[in-house]
Amino acid sequence: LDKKVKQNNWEEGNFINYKKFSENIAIVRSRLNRPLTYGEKILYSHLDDPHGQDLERGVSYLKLRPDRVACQDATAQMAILQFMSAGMPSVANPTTVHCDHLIEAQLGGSKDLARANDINKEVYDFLASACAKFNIGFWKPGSGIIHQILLENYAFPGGLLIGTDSHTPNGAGLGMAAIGVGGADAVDVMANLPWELKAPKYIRVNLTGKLSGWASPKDIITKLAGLTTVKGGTGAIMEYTGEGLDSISCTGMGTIGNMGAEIGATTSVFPFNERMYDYLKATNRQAIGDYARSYADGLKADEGAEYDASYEIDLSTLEPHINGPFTPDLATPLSKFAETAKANNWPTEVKATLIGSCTNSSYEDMSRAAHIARDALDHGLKAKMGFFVSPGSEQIRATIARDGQLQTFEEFGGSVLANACGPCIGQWDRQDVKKGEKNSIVTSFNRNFTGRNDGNPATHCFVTSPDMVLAMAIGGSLTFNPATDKLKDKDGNEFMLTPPTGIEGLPAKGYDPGENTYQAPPADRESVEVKVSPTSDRLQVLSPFKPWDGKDAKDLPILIKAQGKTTTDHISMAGPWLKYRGHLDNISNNLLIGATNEANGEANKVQNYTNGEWGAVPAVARDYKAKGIKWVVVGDWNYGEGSSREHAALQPRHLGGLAIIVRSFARIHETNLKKQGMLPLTFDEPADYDKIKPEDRIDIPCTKLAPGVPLVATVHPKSGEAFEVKLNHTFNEPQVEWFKNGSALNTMAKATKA
Ligand code: MIC
Ligand code: SF4
Repeated sequence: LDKKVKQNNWEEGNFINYKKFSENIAIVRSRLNRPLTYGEKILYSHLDDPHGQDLERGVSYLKLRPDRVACQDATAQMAILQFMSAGMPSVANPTTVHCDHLIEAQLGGSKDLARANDINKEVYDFLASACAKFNIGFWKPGSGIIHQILLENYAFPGGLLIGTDSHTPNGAGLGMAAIGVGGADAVDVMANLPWELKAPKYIRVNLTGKLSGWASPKDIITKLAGLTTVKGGTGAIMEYTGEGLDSISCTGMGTIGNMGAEIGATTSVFPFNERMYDYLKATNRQAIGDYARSYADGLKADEGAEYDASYEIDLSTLEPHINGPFTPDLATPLSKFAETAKANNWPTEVKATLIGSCTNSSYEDMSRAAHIARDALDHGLKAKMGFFVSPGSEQIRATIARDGQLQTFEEFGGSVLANACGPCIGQWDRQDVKKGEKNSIVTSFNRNFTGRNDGNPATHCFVTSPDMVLAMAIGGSLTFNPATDKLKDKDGNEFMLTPPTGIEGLPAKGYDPGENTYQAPPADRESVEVKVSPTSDRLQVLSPFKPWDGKDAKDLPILIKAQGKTTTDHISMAGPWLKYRGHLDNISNNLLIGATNEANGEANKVQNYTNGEWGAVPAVARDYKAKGIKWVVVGDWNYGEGSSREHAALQPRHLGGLAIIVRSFARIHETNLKKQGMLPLTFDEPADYDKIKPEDRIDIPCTKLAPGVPLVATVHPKSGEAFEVKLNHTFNEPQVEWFKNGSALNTMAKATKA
């Protein structure tokens, strides 16, 4: 194992170290004296202190040393602005930045890219120069979506990666533990601090049988989402096992890991197998494949490893699933979908179909989709509605352009968009349907929260495999089932689509790298200047938050009591607001504008208790701030579900919030809140959520904040007796300091000065 195998083909001096991996595992094994899951092996091999670290699942906080950090452009801006305030000359660990989120889908590939380069010039220049300055690899706009680039270039078996995007677990495709985090977590690793993660639990997903017919890897995760719900994976690593794994390609495993974010999982892991080897070889990394083969026993779970829960999925009987609308866990199998759609009054006509995104844009996905499109074309049929393709990377675009799939899509009536997130995150300038008009769209993406793609809350978005998207594009209706229904060809003859089985998952002629879109850090970094204009409306240098005033908080108003699902899209909307991701004050003008106020059932309309007037959430928050009044938010289950964007935590902090009190949190959001000096608190008794009314006031005994001790808050109703509610939290000793100092960053700055 004592070999020097480079982590990737872009960097010198960063190696994979299975020797250290196995040594650390040996230390931990001698302490725990039990078999380990694969997820445990990856995490424990990356412990800062394998001898001394406490290792209780669901309890201990692990201090870890990830191999790499990755950021996408919409989150990198804040991460880098925070890193800059740490005052270091370069990042301490290998880091890359990827430009993918800020490209709007309007006219198609190259035109949209040119427009994005123009509109976002200031931000791209900032990122490019900061990357050059701090020794970060920079992937320019047009290179592709972060998670595809990571799988194609940087992921490796047994590695630990953190990325400032919730779908970072896509790296699972190559047996990596790839974990989504907020920017402040990334900054820790960039600044050489250990990265902290609550020791996860492990949920096993055992796959038997073999995929066949219309079923594809996506259906494993869409089905699982139905079983677990959107919060079922919270605090856990999903660990896949079983003979079924060999019928899933590396990129298919990537898809499953990717969408594991939708069930709240910390990440997903797959043991190293030959499908990963094949992909490594196809992407010019055979040396990594050989090294992993030589250590294959280490890159899987030990016999008899114990799991906290488990699921079984028989791939042989697995049907395609279609999930939605409005939540990714509303899973319906294909055979029941037509009747379910009718029973629920979902608009059955499909108005737009989209494939690609970080979830489903591999060469295999594109080839299967093109096979179905070709089948239709051979019968004289085309897409019945708008059909959009977002290739995952420049390499995939160039390869499908060379091999013909791209031409097939165009012949089929498709528009090929830029290699970017585009419509997946609201960067879709949709013209065919008016705002408010009820309509259905079918995508191969991962999320379908209200308004996510086109900003229209009446759009019913269904997520499924690219194969099913193609079938619906041809059938034109949610009621079409390609497994049982006949279509009519151009001459009126009946035929059935053939399922895309037996399609080559890797390009026979190898990948075509396409245009070079990578900027390596220069040798002379001294002379590089990183500029932020003081008058910019897109970038703003961060000023440190004020430390805690040392007092208990009395009589705080509830800015909003949010009702129902409150995702990060509700807290800090994307789409048109993405352009302010580097400017805290400007983006704060979208604070919670998507959340539903329990008081009136409306979004973005709350009552200002100081004057009784109703106003927009950000405006009322700013008014409280100006008057020196701190406030809280009350929310429901899985608050902060979805994105890793720390803006959802920075903004309430910036506008004077003190605590977010909910039934439960999504993992990344809870950490983001703590890092920014907020108090994320959960009801000990979930029913207490119902007892609190929007107009009540709350006392929070901040002086009592201590690890393991719930805070007892006093609620003062508008009329009636005050009552107490017990609020839990997960602060450990060092995290309490973040609160006291005003943020984790302030704590870091204090430590550096000392
Ligand atoms: C998403 O899919 O919601 C995003 C946009 O990629 C986010 C990141 C962001 O908000 O910048 C995510 O998944 O973390
Ligand atoms: Fe981009 Fe969508 Fe993937 Fe998020 S889920 S990284 S927006 S493609």
